[in-house]
Amino acid sequence: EKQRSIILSSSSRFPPPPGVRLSYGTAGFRADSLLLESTVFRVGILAALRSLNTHSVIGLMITASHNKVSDNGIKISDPSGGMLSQDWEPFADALANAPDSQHLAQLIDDFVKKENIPLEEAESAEILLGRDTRPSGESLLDAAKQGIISIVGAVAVDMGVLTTPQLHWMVRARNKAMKATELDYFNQLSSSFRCLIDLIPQGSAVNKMNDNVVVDGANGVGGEKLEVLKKILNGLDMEIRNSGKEGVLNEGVGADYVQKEKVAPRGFGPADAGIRCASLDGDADRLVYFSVLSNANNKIDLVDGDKILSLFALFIKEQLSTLNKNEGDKENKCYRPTLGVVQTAYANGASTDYLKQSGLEIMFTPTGVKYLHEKAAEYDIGIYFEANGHGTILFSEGFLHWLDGRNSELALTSKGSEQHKAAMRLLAVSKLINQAVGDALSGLLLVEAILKHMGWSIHRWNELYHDLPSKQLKVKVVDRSVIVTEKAETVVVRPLGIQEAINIETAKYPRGRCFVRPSGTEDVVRVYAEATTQEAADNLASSIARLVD
Ligand code: 16G
Ligand code: ZN
Repeated sequence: EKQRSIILSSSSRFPPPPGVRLSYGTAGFRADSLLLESTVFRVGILAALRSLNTHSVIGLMITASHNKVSDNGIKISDPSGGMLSQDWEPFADALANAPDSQHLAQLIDDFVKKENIPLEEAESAEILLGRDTRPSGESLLDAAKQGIISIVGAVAVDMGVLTTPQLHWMVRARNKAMKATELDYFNQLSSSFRCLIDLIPQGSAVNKMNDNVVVDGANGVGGEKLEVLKKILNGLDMEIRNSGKEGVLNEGVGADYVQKEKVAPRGFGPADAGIRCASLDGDADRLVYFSVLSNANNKIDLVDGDKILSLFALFIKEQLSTLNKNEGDKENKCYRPTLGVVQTAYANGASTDYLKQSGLEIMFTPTGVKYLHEKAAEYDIGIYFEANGHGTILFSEGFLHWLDGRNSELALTSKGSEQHKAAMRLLAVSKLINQAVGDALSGLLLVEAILKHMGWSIHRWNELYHDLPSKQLKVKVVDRSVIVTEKAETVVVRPLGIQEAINIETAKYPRGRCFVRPSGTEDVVRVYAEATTQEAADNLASSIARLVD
């Protein structure tokens, strides 16, 4: 019919590059930007179908995050603002790899029938498009639009250059019928931040600490947006470097570089020793802190995602216990929300020990936001972070509803009491932190607010616990899929025998811990090792790398 012939003709303008196979991994499709036009076009089609299927607004983000500037990628935001539902990933793979227009049209036809997608309602399909600052973004955006409108009636809305979390936030807000423009996003962040600052207890050591934060914007969209946010923000002294005007995106800058290399990014040096510094990644969904050491070649103290998680968890726990103080006898007022933290095997063992000692419940999932997010959503308050700096805090609807009510009640009965303040702080956190995905901008503001609340310097924060020395290696293999893991990637179940060998080797090291897993984004197997000294961690990692090679 008509729809089929439109897909046939439009897709023939976007032929797939021969011999390239892509898969919708943890980060969507990602490749050299020159290879991506047909894929992005096809993901446009998929997004329109997803929108029809869910009767909701869907997001399409064009970014390759921390990867090099010549790469690009495309990722879908589901109606909730989260990642694309995993049961659609095989369809995404099939679409991207269909050899020609005929196969493509057939695939779509079959899928529409199988999923009962109401093509006749296509005017209700709406897709929000965002892209980062990569030069290839504009032409890929056009390919995405062409894909979307080849489902006749579907509407593509270009939201311009955005951070990944901004687009996810907008999609979530739209589907909740809330205000969803970029200005709404900035206003929500700045007002909830201001609220937390206004609630800082008198006498906090605020004035004694160095109040200035210096942020590395990775020469990407995050730095740009932070400049905008800074203008409407009240109560934060912030300097932004690498905001994209001079340097190259992600080149010697950004959260991934800082976390992996453990050195200061470009534009930072010994003169910054002792100052609180932060680094965003190329699409601003990761955040790490660091402080430059005074003596040696750009070495830093890294304050990674695990420590951000620890700071958030401490603060939330403190507010919850204040809120529930003296309420033991009035059961109906004392809602005990479930609080859980979610980590991956990459979390430093010292962080896990610390969180356990602090009485927190900890769960582990495989690497990848979709797994962490899903697990965190099982709690009233679920906090998740990857060591690389991606994470957020999720609040259940039920808890927020209760908290809202409790807050109004306290405003009447004991306005200004410690309990009332705790309730207001928790509400402010739920508005400041991005409930859709990890967001470096909102994460940064929450870290800054909590440090001011505690009266802590970055040094005091970093002293919460001491990271165990660790080492990461990657091993190029012919086929990384032969390695199969279980138990949140901590145990290799195939090939047989490998795990036993890893156990024997690891047992030789005090506090040794080691795991291997196939990467979800690169054609390699990754090795992680941890031990009490750097030398031991290095040795353990290399001997395990030899086992998988
Ligand atoms: C992707 C994931 C990130 C994960 C990384 C691991 C999302 C949005 N991003 O960037 O969470 O840490 O992959 O990469 O899920 P790897 O599998 O190559 O080690
Ligand atoms: Zn990113």
